[in-house]
Amino acid sequence: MQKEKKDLDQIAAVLSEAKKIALICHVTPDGDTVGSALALYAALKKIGKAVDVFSSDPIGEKLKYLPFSDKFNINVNHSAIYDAAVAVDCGTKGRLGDMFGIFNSAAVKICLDHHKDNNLICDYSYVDPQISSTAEIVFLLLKRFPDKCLDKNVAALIYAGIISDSGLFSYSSTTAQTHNIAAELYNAGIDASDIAYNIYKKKSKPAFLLANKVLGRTRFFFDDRVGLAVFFLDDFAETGAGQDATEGVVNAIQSVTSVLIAVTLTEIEHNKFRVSIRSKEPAEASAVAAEFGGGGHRLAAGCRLSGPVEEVIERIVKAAGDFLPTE
Ligand SMILES: [Mn+2]
Repeated sequence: MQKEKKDLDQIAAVLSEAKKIALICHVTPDGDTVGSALALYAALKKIGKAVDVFSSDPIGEKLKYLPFSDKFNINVNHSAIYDAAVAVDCGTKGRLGDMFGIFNSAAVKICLDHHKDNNLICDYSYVDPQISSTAEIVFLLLKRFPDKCLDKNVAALIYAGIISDSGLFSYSSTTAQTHNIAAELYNAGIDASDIAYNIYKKKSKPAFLLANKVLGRTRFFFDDRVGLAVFFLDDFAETGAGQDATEGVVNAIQSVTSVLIAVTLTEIEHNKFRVSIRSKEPAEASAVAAEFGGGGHRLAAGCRLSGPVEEVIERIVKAAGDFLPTE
């Protein structure tokens, strides 16, 4: 614990020294990486830093609700060299996507993360796989900065990150500390229910239609202990929903009482699938994902698979079956 405190002290010191800072989100950015990076952006701007925020992929419609969401730079071809670069919520080189070069060319490389498969090589890193979200780490880091850094916007961004990754404080990674931090964010003046609606609950009509369509085709295996549904390219075309509209559907499958492992396949190109996996204890989503070179958290993980859909389903269902608990 003591060492971890020291790590955050060192990271705060490095960022305080740096003049030009790059913040890098992971590919297909979610609420945690975006909330965390933009919170850091806003806080570091307050103390006079030149800060750029990068992401390989554009941010989804929903996250455009967040303050400073227009600050994202998805252009790889820029030549600035940074005093410090922070990989935010990214555990591996691959998660930095096209932005790895910007990260790697910085004078000091820093990582703030909570993925247990983190293996990113950095000068300073704070990685806590037990913590709810990277946003929670960002809060702990910003406590080392002047009070003015934690204004209402920064608090809102941290709150957005925490609720995204904790499932509105419902996942097992949620702790007393998570709630204590939330209380401090309330005190900073956030409108928590507005953030929860806009970041977590609301769905566009196309996203709603897409979810219903896909959930209606959910298939169950192994005595209903594994549930799986597929988003086909045609589903996106027919409903008009974007790829980010898949969010939450795997959790809906997981909410079925008997289901221990829930899986969604999202066809990103013909016969190429992004796989999202959620599990309930003692089943380990990350173990299933690791079978196919993926990773993530113990109960929420992902990987990629290619091939004809029925073959892909067979492979992932078999792997899920292998990791079901044996009574
Ligand atoms: Mn995260």
